[in-house]
Amino acid sequence: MTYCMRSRDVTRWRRRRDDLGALSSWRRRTLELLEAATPPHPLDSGLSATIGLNEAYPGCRALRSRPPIFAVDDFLSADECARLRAAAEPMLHRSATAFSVSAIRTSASCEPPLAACVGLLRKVEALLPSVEASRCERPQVARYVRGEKYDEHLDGADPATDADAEAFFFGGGQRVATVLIYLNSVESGGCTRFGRLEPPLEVAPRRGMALVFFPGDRLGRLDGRCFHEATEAADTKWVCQTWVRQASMPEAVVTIARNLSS
Ligand SMILES: O=C(O)CCC(=O)C(=O)O
Repeated sequence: MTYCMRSRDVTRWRRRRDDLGALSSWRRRTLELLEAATPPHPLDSGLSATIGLNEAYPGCRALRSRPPIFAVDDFLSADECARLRAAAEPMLHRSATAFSVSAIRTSASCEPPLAACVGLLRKVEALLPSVEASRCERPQVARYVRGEKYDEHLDGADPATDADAEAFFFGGGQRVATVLIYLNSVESGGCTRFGRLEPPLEVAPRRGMALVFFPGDRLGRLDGRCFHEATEAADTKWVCQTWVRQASMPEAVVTIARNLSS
């Protein structure tokens, strides 16, 4: 399995999948038109449908061009990191992969209250200008203590191999961007490692830094170069993940839009 999803999302999907059949083909057509109208990303002309990133965003630097992988230094302040950790800590439970707990992902995680994520979502919108917050999944926070890790995976779902891909796509489609923010710095261990790149890319957690990459393109095609893992933690490590989908998620539009305007 390459992704994680909450069981209440699956229930919701089963209830509404028939209603949304027509909508999905319409959405696919819209994405195809968008793709045809959009010039290639200057950093990666081979993958023309990657969503755009504002490279003028303060602290933004390219780590790789093929595939495009960016770091944004001080994306969150020390205070913002501390607040997210504090909001998440009482809610942590064993992280899941797809629909169950799995040995490949041994951290603890949760979805902190949306009120704690509003500033973060605004920054994601500024960094990825084509993305409205309604396309963002609810941010998650994960904590790894010594020895915990997340084995190699892609953040999206592959309909050819993942039995639950259709459920995963419900409402928003493929994951097209990952914004992974380190909520603390560590002395050693706990890197994010893209082991299929030549040479492999290993990113060490630095407080406030965001790592941005594109597991799928806007048409939902997965980018196998973006397989990555969280190597075993030595020191306790905290991250916050925000995943961007191809399209707005009907339920999220309401909750997130309300929170952003308050
Ligand atoms: O913690 C990390 O370094 C990576 C996390 C990750 O890959 C994920 O949550 O999908």
